[in-house]
Amino acid sequence: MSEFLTIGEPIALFGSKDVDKSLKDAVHFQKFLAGAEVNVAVGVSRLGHRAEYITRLGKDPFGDFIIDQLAENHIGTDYIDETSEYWTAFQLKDRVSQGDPSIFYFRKGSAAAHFDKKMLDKIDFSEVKMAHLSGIFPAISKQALEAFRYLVQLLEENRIRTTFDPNLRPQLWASTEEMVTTINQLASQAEIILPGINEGEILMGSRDPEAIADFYLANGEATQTVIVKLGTAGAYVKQKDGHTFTVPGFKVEKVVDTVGAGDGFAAGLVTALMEEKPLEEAVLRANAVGALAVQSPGDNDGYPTPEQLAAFLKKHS
Ligand code: KDG
Repeated sequence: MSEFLTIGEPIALFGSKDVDKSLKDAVHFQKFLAGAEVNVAVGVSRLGHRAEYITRLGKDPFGDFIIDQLAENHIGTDYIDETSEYWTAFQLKDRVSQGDPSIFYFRKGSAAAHFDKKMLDKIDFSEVKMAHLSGIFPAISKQALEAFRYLVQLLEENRIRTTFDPNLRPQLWASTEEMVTTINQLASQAEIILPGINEGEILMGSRDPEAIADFYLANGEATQTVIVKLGTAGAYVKQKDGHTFTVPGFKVEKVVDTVGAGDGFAAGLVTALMEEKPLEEAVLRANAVGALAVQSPGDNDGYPTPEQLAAFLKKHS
């Protein structure tokens, strides 16, 4: 039985090892487990909590690879089914010496996009403390959006605390307008919202962290806390009672790959909250996991164990 739940589309990621070569020209690739929500499950599990991941996989080599990776990371698979009808998604990512890499997906019509919401009726919520949701899964198909809404209803009925990361992926939506309206509606049902500052600008039209937080605090009754991710500057927090604070980010010597930092942030945050740490400490841990994440090539291979996290925090205190 798990303390933590998430739903998403897992992806076999081929990360280029050829720095500053386009995906067309790169020839050396390394295979990793990816997908925003599964990244969070990896981070949560690595920090010592029982995580369960909900999805649908194809019966194909990528699906088998993902099952192995979940087992290696001690992530529960009770709510995963497999189908021979559709494929598991995969993606290519280039390696850049500066900035964010580019990503090319092969995911349309995937097995996860055909997720059957009946699976959600099997969930045992009795020991679940928190669930993490992101704006990616509801973007991959109408069926996934419907399942997502049903899961939100079940989480509400079972009074499970939820975090929501907008994780904007414009290429998955029919239009920017549809993306903004749907994401803001889904965000209104979460207790804790984790927008990045660039996402805030797209979703509500401002780069001011306080304005972004005020927008989401007024957007939904359920929302108690907004944590705006500021990249290397850390995170700005505002709570419903008006309490605000900023937790500065950590200096990173060498950035290898920025993808997965936001998911690491969420994993750091939810594990600390499940351990009933104060919010300030939870956000500090979130920043630390995000900083560790950018120092390795895969999305989640840099996420720490409790010992690695303690060593990092000691070194940077
Ligand atoms: O947050 C990391 C994700 O971007 C990556 O793993 C792939 O889930 C993914 C997506 O849809 O972008």
